[in-house]
Amino acid sequence: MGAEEAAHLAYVALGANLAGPEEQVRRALVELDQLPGSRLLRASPLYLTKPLGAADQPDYVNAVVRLKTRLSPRDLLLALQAIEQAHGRVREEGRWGPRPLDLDLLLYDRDCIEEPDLRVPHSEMSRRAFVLAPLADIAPGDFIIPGQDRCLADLLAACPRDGIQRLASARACEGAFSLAESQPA
Ligand code: ROI
Repeated sequence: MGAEEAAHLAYVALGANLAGPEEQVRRALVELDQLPGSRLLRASPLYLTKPLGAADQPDYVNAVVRLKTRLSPRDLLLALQAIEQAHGRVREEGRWGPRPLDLDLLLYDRDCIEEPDLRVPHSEMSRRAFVLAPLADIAPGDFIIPGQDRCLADLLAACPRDGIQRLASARACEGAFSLAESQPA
């Protein structure tokens, strides 16, 4: 990591439902850890989730990670998009369609960013169990998402959780590389 820029904490959601989704997510974890000026601090277990949106698409594999990064939000977004493209993502797939890999910037420190193509906190995250459940695995239950009046545990309790389950092999991703944080959040 370069010394000149301060380090920031970012949370990124991963989702995949094409072309070997579990492998797509595991590879992306390594690639996130290798981003310039960045280190993967924690990775949630992997979840198998029913699709939100068009029902005639495969189930998703979802996870959330905490990343230490010296990249700006904009540079991090561009880096996430480059990883998606390297996984064969075509943006024209449509907003609710299947994809080999989706990387969403959920949170960046406690910043609130409102730009047409960059919204932090991610605008849908507080209503999606497939984001909140893995986030709750790696963030404290009393964690407050900026702009929300309820803590993470309460948001998750209010979300329907049917259709999401932890993968039996969920923890195996941590064998792929050493996470910088091994203690619970
Ligand atoms: N549904 C699930 N279960 N998981 C996702 O990551 C996901 N991503 C999407 C849409 C199409 C909204 N549905 C999803 O972009």
